[in-house]
Parts: sequence; C-alpha cells; structure tokens
Amino acid sequence: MRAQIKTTQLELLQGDITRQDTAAIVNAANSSLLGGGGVDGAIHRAAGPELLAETRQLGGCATGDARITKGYRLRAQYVIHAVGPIYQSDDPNVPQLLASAYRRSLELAREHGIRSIAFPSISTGAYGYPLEEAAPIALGTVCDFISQFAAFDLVRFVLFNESIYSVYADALRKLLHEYKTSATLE
Ligand code: AR6
Repeated sequence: MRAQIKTTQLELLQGDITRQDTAAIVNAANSSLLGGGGVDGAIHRAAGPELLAETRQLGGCATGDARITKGYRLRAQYVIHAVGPIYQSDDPNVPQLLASAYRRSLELAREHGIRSIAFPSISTGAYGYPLEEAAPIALGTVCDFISQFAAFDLVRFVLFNESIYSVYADALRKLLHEYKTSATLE
C-alpha cells in the first residue's frame, strides 16, 4: 500500500528489513546497542561484525532515542538504531516513548541528508507492544513528520508477515482520513 503525503511517498510492504535498498534502515535495538534477537539479530548478522564494533563505541542509547552507524555489508548505507519502550499498559509514558523512537530516527536521518528510510514495527516483538496500539502511533508520528518537513522521498514500513501488514494497512487507511487533502491511496 502506498500514500503520497506532500512530497514523500509512504509505503507499507511485507518483507525483511535487512534486504531493503533504502539509504537507511532502522533497527529495533535495545539500550545497550550490543545486539539481540529479532530485527536486531538479523541486522547484525547481515551487516557483519563491523557493525557491533561501531555500536560498542557509542556507549548505549536511552529508550525513545536513536543512534546512527554505517550499514557495512547491508544494501543500506546507514543503520539507525532506535530504542523503543518495553510495553507496560499502566505506564502513560510508553506511547510517547514509542513515538519518540520514530521521531528521533527521522530527525537523525534528516540531519544526515538521508532521503529514503525503512522502518520495522518497533517494540511489537520481544518488547510486547500490542500491534493495534503501536501501528497508529508509528504511522501517525511518521505522517506528522513528513507533513512538516520535505526531507524524504520515501518512508517505508517493512512488516514481517501478512497479519502485521494488515494491522498497519488498517491503521493507515484510518489515518489517511485526517490527511485527505494531501494523501492518496494507490
Ligand atoms: N524484518 C522485518 N521485521 C522483522 C524482522 C525482519 N528481519 N524480524 C522480526 N521482525 P523485535 P522489539 C518483526 O523483537 O519488539 C531484540 O532482542 C517482528 O515480527 O525485533 O522492538 C532487541 O535487541 C516484530 O513485528 O523488536 C531488543 O532487546 C517487529 O519486527 C528487543 O528485541 C519487532 O520485533 C527489541 O524488541
């Protein structure tokens, strides 16, 4: 599914984040930045050991923030390591921290002149964030940013399977009503 928001194409795709040819891919990292399972493990395996050597130098990253490294053996030139929150239904800061992980990734990309970026569904695997709650936050944060700044040609969400994709597709359809003057479904 694709939508045009101002000058940016927003795309939802089912697939593997490590195979994307966008200038940057985003990692669903933890605050140590020293690797892990899920997206993080897949990105480190595909990028090679030089990636861990670089992230070791960074000294970690707070939840809701992001750091940038090179992409090494990946097709993407850069990896942006975003740290989403561990889900807790009774913590009112959790949605803001998730939004912040997306926003900080976009800010870092913009600062580096990156024009295309691919995101996974941050926090919705090992970190337990319910997809139906996370998808509108992820898409809403990206839509707000790309409505405000003409920094990107393409922002892509790479969803790992059909059921994750369909939750994001539903959330995007709902969100596009709010952007109906500047967005089209293709
Ligand atoms: N491409 C795209 N999406 C993927 C891929 C892939 N190759 N692999 C998994 N997913 P997770 P989190 C989906 O657990 O919840 C790590 O150990 C997956 O189905 O990777 O933010 C880190 O080191 C899910 O929808 O990230 C942290 O400790 C989504 O990506 C912790 O997990 C995110 O799942 C971060 O947990």
